[in-house]
Amino acid sequence: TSGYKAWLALHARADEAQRKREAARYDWLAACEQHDTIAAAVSELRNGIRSILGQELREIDPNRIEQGIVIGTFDGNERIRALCGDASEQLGAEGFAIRASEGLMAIGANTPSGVLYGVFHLLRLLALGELTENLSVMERPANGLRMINQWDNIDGSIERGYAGQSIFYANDAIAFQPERVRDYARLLASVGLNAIAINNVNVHRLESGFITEPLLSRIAELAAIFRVYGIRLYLSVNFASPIEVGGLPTADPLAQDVRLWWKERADDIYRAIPDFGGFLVKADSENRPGPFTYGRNHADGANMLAEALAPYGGLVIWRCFVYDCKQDWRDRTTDRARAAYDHFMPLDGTFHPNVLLQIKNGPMDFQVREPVSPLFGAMERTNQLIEFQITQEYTGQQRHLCYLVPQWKAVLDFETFACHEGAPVKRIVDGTVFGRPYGGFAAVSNIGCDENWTGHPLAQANLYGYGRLAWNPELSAETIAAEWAAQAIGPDPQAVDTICTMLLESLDIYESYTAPLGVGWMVNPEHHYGPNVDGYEYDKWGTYHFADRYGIGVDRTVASGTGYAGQYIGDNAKAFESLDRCPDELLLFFHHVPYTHKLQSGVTVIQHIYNTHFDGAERAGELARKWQSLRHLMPDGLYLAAEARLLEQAEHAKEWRDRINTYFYRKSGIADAWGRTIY
Ligand code: BDP
Repeated sequence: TSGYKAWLALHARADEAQRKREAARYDWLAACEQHDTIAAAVSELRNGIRSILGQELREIDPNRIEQGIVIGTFDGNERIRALCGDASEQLGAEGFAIRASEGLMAIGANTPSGVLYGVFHLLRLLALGELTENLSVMERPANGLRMINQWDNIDGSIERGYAGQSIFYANDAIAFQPERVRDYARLLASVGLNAIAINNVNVHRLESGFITEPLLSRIAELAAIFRVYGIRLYLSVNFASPIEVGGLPTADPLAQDVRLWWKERADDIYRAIPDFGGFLVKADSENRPGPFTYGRNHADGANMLAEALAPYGGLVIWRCFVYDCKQDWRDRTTDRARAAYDHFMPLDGTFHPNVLLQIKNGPMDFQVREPVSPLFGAMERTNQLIEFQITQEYTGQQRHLCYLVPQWKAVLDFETFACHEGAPVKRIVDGTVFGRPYGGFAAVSNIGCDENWTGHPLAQANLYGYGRLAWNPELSAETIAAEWAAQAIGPDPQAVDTICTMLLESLDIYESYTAPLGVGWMVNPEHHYGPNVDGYEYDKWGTYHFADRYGIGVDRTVASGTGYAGQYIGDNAKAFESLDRCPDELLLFFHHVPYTHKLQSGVTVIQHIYNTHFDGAERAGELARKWQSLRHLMPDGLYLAAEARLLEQAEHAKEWRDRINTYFYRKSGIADAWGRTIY
């Protein structure tokens, strides 16, 4: 009832007749392979069937089973090969086939991880009441890399974490409860995630030591837990490690002793963790060291690490979140939105084959609304990973409800015009458009040691949805919301319906009462919670709205602004450049306009600000009331945890409304057309 089990709650079947029918069907289980991941799959199945159907599975030899469930790999289980081996070629390394006929349900895959994904798929269908007698399913993930980034620090804090302390570290030590880490691995694997970078991209002194003993052995213990669930462990590394850990005088990527030092570290790491995933690197950004110090570029830096990892099949994931955070707005070239493209586009084609660039979905920093990063589609000869932020840094910090899946879907479906046949972002990052060997998704986790993992119980839907989308970006936001609600909260249709409505409205509501029309920010500096219209306006961080008594917005056109709009391809560049064609929701990201400018919707900018803020605050109040209508269907723990947050959101939304409306009323001197009170 606390929400700890999240979407693996596996609620007992309420309908007794149905339960009996199903229990009669699934009573035997056959799995013959000795493999930790297969054993984990078996244990998930047992646990799931027990929990949903109240039935203990009995084990039997695969060659003798006639009714029940048989699972395994095509190589390791003859019966599986006979029942669905023909699917093998289409499944790749991680896909699975499920075939049911004449009372026998077979789950087959090429690898144990595939089997585990198949088992979780089956349990999802069972939990949703969608497991039919003549099932035939084949799935394989759209993306090779489906990764989670923990921003956890060894002192136990989590950068931008809103659900308590780290489950991996405490008091400057690697400290974890194996059970808790295992349960996290189960949650991640159940939605198909297969990689985790276990420490913050801002690597401080102590975490720099993760790649050497004594800490490396402890990291290896974590890797072993994740390995069982098909998840590879990665480490964020400090570019200056050769100096800070190795005692060398330099970290110059072209220096021979530095290159050798990294190779030796790779040797050590792979001795301790044979399936180590690789390094995640934030360099030359927000005061982190990097190749610039030595007059080298990002390719020099990434390729040096890539060379060290290549003999072991390791990857270097190099972040493109690079900009000068000490540079005020000087001229058109210092627009922060331009920075990633300006830095990385000229390097296209120069990265080693085992380097991936990790690019935030937008050019700024996880705002509620941003255009898509123009690097997607532009770099044809470079592997790319898209980076999302599940943790709600700028979207209410898990105190406000903000279901992010619709935002991610819009990004993934964005047409880049990178080729004639159509090149939406999702086809770029999965590697298909340019035939890239590596690609996929990464996202900053939203979990901590809170009992329900995410603080706000409904924020679990974001982690769930991220995994589901990484596996299959074609799933709709509605389907994902409904799946999550039915599995996590329970299958009651009224609850599922109401929660889905709440989730699906929440992003629009949050956007309505915060920064308008794509302009972003307007939050308190540093912690980034709550309204502060000019919080960053006269600051060095490069995030401005340029509001004065005449108008607002950032001119990023080629004609008169920073030229950022010109980083897009073809019609995207034209549309963003044009005041008439620029989508309303991004208008102030691309254009500086008078308050009286008429949007395509027909209302003026100032009236739009008033309307959305009154409306958003109102609807935030309704969210809380919708939740309260479910009181009788909810266990206390879960209900109260969410209610408290929804009530806080409702109050806080009013504060946002009043601050923003008042600010713009005073700046513009234009009253609300409907005469509503603005303080
Ligand atoms: C920003 C966060 C900061 C992170 C940075 C990053 O405010 O804490 O270190 O992104 O992604 O959103 O590196």
